[in-house]
Amino acid sequence: MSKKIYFCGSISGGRQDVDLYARIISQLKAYGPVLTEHVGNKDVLTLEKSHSEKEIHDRDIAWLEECDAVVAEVTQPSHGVGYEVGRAVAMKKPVLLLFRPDSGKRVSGMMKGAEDGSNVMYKEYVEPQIPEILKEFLG
Ligand code: 6IA
Repeated sequence: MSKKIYFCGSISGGRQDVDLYARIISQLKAYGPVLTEHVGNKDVLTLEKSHSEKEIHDRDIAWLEECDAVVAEVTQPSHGVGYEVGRAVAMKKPVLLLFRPDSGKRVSGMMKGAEDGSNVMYKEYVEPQIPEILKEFLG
């Protein structure tokens, strides 16, 4: 069954993982439309520049309401991603949190600690594991 997927990744928090986001998004598309494909686009700031912050926020929250599942790459800390994850958890959406320990970063306790054995799944991973993790979460 096709699922509408909301992908979260850092924008203002830092774009160093944008190529990885694009690779994750391309795998997610096998499961259904990705509402936030622009998060994996290097030119997102140019693409979105005609929208105000309020328009972006309200559109993204509407997509979050509409989606069937949320996948967040949380390695690069981002206020927007943390906010989206919090809203998605409150909406009781299925949420997958992805963190790369080999980044040398420390994950927020609020991401790791959000795992609840039902709606929220937290995974520490290296990139070759993505297909099996997505299959477990979305398949
Ligand atoms: O705080 P961050 O910018 O790192 O938050 C990134 C997350 O918030 C992503 O998962 C997006 O879904 C959402 N987001 C943040 N900014 C934008 C944006 N334009 N366009 C679309 N989604 C966004 C940023 C332009 C802004 C500087 C006016």
